Amino acid sequence: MKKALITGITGQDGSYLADLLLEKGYEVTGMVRRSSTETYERISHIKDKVNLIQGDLLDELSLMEIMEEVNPDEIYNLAAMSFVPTSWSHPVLTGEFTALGVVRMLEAMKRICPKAKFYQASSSEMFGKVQEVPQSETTPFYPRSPYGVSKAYGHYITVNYRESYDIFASSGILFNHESPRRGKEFVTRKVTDSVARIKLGLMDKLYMGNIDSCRDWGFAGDYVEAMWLMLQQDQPDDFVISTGEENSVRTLLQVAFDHVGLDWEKHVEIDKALYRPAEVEKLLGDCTKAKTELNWEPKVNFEQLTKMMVDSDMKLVEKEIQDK
Ligand code: NDP
Ligand code: GDR
Repeated sequence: MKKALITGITGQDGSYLADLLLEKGYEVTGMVRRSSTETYERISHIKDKVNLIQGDLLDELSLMEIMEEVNPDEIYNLAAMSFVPTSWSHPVLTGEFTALGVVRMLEAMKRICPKAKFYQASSSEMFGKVQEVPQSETTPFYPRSPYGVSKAYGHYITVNYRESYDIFASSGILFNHESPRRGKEFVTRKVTDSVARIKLGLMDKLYMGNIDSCRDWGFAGDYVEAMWLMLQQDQPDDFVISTGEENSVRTLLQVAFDHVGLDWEKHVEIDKALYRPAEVEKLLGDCTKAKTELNWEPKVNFEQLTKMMVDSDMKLVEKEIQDK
């Protein structure tokens, strides 16, 4: 039985990855940080099938102890401060989690279990002010937020440990991926949750930031499969994971509201306070390398994804109303 260690198991991707690895017969251990209230909602359905162990990206000793205890074959480093706007209000903490957290993980692995395979959750935010369209593994980075800068550090330190110490460390440069388990502060879920609330009469107005920005949105369930595939290769490498389809936030609003028979323009207002100090205007990925070398392909497109999320939020909000 292969053993996997997932940091960030309580997040969107960690929960889908745990589902996938359990299905594949892995023994799954998730690292969770201590807090006064548990944040296990996304893994409540598998809580008795995974081992949870306390640790924190800020505490190197806790990482080393976990690696000693688990002795994993595969390590998926998904934990991070992942919300871009917060990275401007907490730039130092973002660097500690999202940048230095990666080297703490790599160093612990190098010392305790150097034969394990390591996956780093890199991001299309590293492309930022894009230097070419579409973006591939060879596109230069130009990050536009403390989060993007931190992810660029995490990416390069992963490459550097691979080249310096001959360890198996791969980096997945994932474009935005969403699901019914997405946090409600991210734009897709904010929109689909609000559409359900407006449709069911719980709210009327939705305040949005820059609706002209464009993203290459895919489904998280498809993307965790790419993470796993990267660690099944003979050699470590970097891969862009994307759909190759670009849509604006405006189109997202249109598809989501249309799906429940509402006119988005009657409900959406722009709030300039939600604009970012520096915006990533457009992202579009070229995942040819993943298609050819990993034999990976996205299965869910943007429209299916948006409708899946609206349908899920309609059910959740209906239940919320019934339970009141
Ligand atoms: P989430 O924000 O949903 O999850 C983040 C996870 O990190 C949570 O489990 C959180 O735990 C954990 N975490 C945060 N800080 C620490 C810490 N100091 N120590 C231990 N755990 C910590 O993110 P996603 O699942 O969406 O993303 C997973 C990873 O992929 C992140 O690194 C993200 O930056 C990256 N990424 C995401 C993309 C996306 O579109 N979703 C695209 C590209 C990259 P807790 O529950 O305690 O808060
Ligand atoms: P992003 O995701 O910053 O791309 O990072 P987010 O969903 O927050 O924003 C996408 C785009 O939508 C615009 N936008 C709004 N965004 C939010 N959150 N709320 C709004 O009201 C709103 N209005 C417009 C934003 O300006 C932006 O252009 C996500 C995270 O998951 C990162 O961790 C990950 O690395 C990248 O995707 C790839």
